[in-house]
Amino acid sequence: MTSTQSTAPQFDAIVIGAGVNGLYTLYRLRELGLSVRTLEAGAGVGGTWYWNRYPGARLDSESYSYGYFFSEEIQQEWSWSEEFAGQPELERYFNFVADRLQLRPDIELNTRVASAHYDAETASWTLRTTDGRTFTARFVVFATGILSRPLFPEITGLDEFSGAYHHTALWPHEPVELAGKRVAVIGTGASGVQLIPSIADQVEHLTVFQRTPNWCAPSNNFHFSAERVADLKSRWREIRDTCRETPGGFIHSPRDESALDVSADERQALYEKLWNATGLALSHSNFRDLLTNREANDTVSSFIAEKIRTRVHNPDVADQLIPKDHGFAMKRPPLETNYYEAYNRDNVELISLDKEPIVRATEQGLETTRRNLDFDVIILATGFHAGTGPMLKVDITGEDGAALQDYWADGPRTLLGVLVVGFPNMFIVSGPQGGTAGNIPRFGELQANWIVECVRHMKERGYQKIEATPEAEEAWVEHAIGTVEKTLLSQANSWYFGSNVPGKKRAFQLYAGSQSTYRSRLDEAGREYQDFKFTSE
Ligand code: N01
Repeated sequence: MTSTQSTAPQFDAIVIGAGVNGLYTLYRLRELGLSVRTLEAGAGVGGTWYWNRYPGARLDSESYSYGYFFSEEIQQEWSWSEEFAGQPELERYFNFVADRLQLRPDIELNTRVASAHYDAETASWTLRTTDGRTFTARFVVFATGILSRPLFPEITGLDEFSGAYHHTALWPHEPVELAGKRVAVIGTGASGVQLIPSIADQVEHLTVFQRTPNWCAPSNNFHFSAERVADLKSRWREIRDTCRETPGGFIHSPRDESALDVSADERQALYEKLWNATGLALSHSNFRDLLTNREANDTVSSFIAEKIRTRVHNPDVADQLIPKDHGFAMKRPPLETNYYEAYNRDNVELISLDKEPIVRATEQGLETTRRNLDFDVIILATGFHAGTGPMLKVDITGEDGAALQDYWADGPRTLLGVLVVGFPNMFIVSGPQGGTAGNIPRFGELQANWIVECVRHMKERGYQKIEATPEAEEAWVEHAIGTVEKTLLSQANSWYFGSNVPGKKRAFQLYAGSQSTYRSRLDEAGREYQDFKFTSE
């Protein structure tokens, strides 16, 4: 690759993405005295919570465990209104934080990065945007997340459909009129499960196309009283410390005992309790072997199957909603509010795609192998090209012009989820192999802190370039894969492995080790920096 500049780069660092982790990274790098620019594709901040504005979009971790923990002021000035905040409240939160920390002057909105090329001569990065602008920086930090590249189903003729179609992750800003309309929803993952009950009572008719049923857990969301808000504010340090100690960074942690060590009555009592608790309790406060022993997992899966049969009146529909190919939490379980009850409505129909596949879209709607169905609106709740997807949408080349696309062809390869061999000075926060199976802000915070300390280390010593060593990267890849191999997650087809993307090679996209293991690995790597090569000018 030829040198693209002869002068010093414009910025010390460019952060790509103004979502939960991008905003924090910008704040911390700026604190270090660096000149930083954040480039954000959206017209506003908030990342996931800017884009996913579909009806019903909300958190699945408790609001007060998701917000920023680094600032007492933010903790005290912001008041959550619900156990699981909805998208509008989260978008307001990130706008509040951007203002409170005066981040906006350093954020360039409506700026989508198309390419990022490392220039070996200057040890810096040149970024080009889709509208033809160029930015240069010593460091680039990809804070593009793991669930930001929407996946569209391959349905012939969709563009000929005369109604409107929307992907949940690209939901329009202007209101989408659904009242009195005939609506199709394709996909029953977390997005579909939130959307379906939110619109079922507004639309004239709702047809849900399901490829694979999911095990869902009740969110048991509730609005906060003034007393609860005050109590949460007074206990925020205690909540922060709890989230620091749990394996996934949530407020929930697993029990010490096996599901098979207790009587059937004791198990049933615990499952009832967790079923009535909030959020991820059913998956994350369950027996320790929920995700390591299929027999243990079967006990909770059978419990949920019974709940579905109780809640869904039509036994045939209930049966279609009960997963047969995987056990509970072997995929990320959607949290639901009245999801199963939606199928008791006369205006809601469930179509299982294995029995009745979609053949094509028509001008009026969708043609299945059995019939033509007319719709006004088609909603694609079909998920994401997750993990490596967002970064691979950008044309990234490193040392010697090697493409990340090629380097990651068989799956992600990183060191600690923060650096990649052959791509010097390119950091990642909240990307593949970096703790993203847990509570995303909690792991993102660890990564951003690590990156900032690493840059400080370089600054103090006059280093211009950091590279991960191949041996250390290989060891991390093995470790990251090892964290999932011994779990039941590896027996399911999910976006965790890229199984939802046609042609994507099956490879674990995340890191399934505990937060404490991850933190100690980061700490260890940052102590002597023995796994990295630094170069001065
Ligand atoms: O995506 P998904 P999602 N034809 O991939 C189906 C987070 N999240 O957006 O299961 C027909 O889970 C696909 O079928 P199958 C959370 O981490 C969090 O719902 O692949 N159907 C599936 O039913 C979550 O896990 C919240 O067989 C097709 C659905 O579409 C992650 O994002 C809310 C299809 C996609 O489900 C992804 O969730 C929402 C096709 N061609 C999301 N392609 C919170 O609560 C795909 N499907 C915070």
